[in-house]
Amino acid sequence: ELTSYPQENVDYYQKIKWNGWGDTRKFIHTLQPSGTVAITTPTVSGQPLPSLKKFILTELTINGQGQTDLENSPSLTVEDIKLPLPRAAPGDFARELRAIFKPNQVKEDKFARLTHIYGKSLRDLIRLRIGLVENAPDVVVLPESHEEVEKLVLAAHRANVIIIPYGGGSNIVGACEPIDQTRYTVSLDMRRMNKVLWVDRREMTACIQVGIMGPDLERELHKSGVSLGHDPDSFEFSTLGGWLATCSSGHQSDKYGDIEDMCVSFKTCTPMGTLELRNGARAGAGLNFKHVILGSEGTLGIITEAVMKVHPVPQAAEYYGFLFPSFNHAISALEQMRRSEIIPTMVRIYDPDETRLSFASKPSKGAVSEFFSAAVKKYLQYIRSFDMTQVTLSIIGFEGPKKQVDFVKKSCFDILAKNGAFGLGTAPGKTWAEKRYDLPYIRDFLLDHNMWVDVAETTVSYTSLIPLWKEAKKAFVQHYHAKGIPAWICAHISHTYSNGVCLYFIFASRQNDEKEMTPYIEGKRLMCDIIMKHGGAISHHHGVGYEHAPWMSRYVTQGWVNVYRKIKETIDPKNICNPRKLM
Ligand code: FAD
Ligand code: PL3
Repeated sequence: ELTSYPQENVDYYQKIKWNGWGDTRKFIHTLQPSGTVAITTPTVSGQPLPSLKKFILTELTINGQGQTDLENSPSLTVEDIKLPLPRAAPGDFARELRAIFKPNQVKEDKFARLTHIYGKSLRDLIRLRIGLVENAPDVVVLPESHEEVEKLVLAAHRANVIIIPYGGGSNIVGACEPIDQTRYTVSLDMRRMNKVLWVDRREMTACIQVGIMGPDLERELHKSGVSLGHDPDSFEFSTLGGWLATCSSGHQSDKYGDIEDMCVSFKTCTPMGTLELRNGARAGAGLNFKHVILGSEGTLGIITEAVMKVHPVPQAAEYYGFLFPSFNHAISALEQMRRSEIIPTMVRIYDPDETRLSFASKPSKGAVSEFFSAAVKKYLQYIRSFDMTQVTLSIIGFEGPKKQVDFVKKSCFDILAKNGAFGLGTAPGKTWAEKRYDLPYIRDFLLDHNMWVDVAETTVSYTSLIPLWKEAKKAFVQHYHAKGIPAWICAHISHTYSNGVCLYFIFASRQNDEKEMTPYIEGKRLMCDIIMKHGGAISHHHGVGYEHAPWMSRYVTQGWVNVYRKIKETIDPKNICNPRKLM
């Protein structure tokens, strides 16, 4: 069941949490008077998560010493927040806006401005919760067609007005934030451009307005029996345009590719006019200009429509859970699958710390299920001689025509068995599929209780994977413990390639003073430096914004930074498109 909003004429920014993650109606974790944490959804009221609080209190310690209970640290309300006064629109710009757009497409009220300042990074949420707002867009504009965007960009270029495209605002790298304090700034909220314009079932392509959100996109495509198959953790609250502009990656990228593999062509409105690409399977005709715009994070123009490859809605989709004796065993199985060209649709491998988090954040399944879990634990410990501190959970998925799924599955299971995997059947896979968007809501819960959690992810070679994993985990904890601050870190592998994987870290600590972000910033810097040291990408899929910009000259080298700057000067000579991002 895909989430969607039945209400018409209500814009998305009015329906998602202004100072947290996701839908205001969903997944609010609350601490109950009894001491358990409960999760509330539109259909489930207060389902208990019996182990989460205990897990946090046990794990977030220094040598076992920590707090005995959670503290409260509530957020400010919208009314408490003061926004900077709007700047006056220069020259003829206000008149031009009125000529291009209907009144309900132009918003200047406090809530519209407030909800278009930041994305969803930890830094963004903390700043909103404490009212730290130094800049804001002056106006939010909601276009409905390519032609409107085209006219707006040209008018902005003439008037030297900044335009920041805003998709779902789900980026966690500061990609949508207005930084330039001096110029009039438009936040261009793309979410009313949400139509699938056509589906070509012969070529298996679809032309789509890029402001469409994940669930709406898949629902529309399913009507024609096809799917895009791009399913990031932020699927419910991010847009096709944001995915293209940040080089996003979804859960099933091992089979369907990352967003750049799915993309055929698109239209981009730039200050030098609209740039288009031809549709086609491929071309060996010079540079592939698709890659100039993909990942450009709105700094070169606004993507309005894209032609994407689609595939039939899979006949079979099967997800299984496995327990391995260690992270190394699971990685070895993954490498053997890759070398044998056995490629499941998804291979997620949780390290032992994240395996424990995964079990601790599940609702209780009742006494019978608990009894079987305990029996499995005993079997693994005493019959299979697993060291239970090293147990590694993996979720492996197979999608496609049934015969193909059966073939890949069988070959994969043989390799898993040879590497000591214990099969848990489809139940963990089903739970994963149902709950796959829930974990980020725990971040809001931690912020409400004086803690913080953030993430860092990279693409790393098979050779550097274990050295990076070990060093990052050790260095992160040591850094905080040396200052007397508790810290916790875990990791998982979420996307796999023939020459490397995406390694994704989650790390948490206590926030003793909500206004003081230095300890967090030090941790983030430490993680990025270690990733660079091991030859990893500064990001596999979260993008750059301004958070990762300081590492870009080390990552791509200064030569390419200079090339990018020349392209930017040519396409956008007044630097009106999302300035001071990327590099
Ligand atoms: P926004 O955040 O609105 O914008 C991102 C950047 O793209 C900005 O620079 C913006 O100016 C630009 N942009 C937006 N639309 C356009 C356009 N039409 N034309 C030009 N530029 C544009 N990412 C993944 O890839 N995989 C994941 O699994 C994943 N999981 C996440 C989970 C959570 C809880 C969160 C908070 C984030 C996650 N992300 C993930 C990061 C984020 O969702 C992606 O970067 C996503 O692609 C951003 O899409 P968006 O529509 O929200 O874009
Ligand atoms: C982008 O991909 C995701 C951005 C937010 C992710 C937050 C993940 C929250 C995980 C919950 C961690 C629990 C920490 C427990 C501490 C002992």
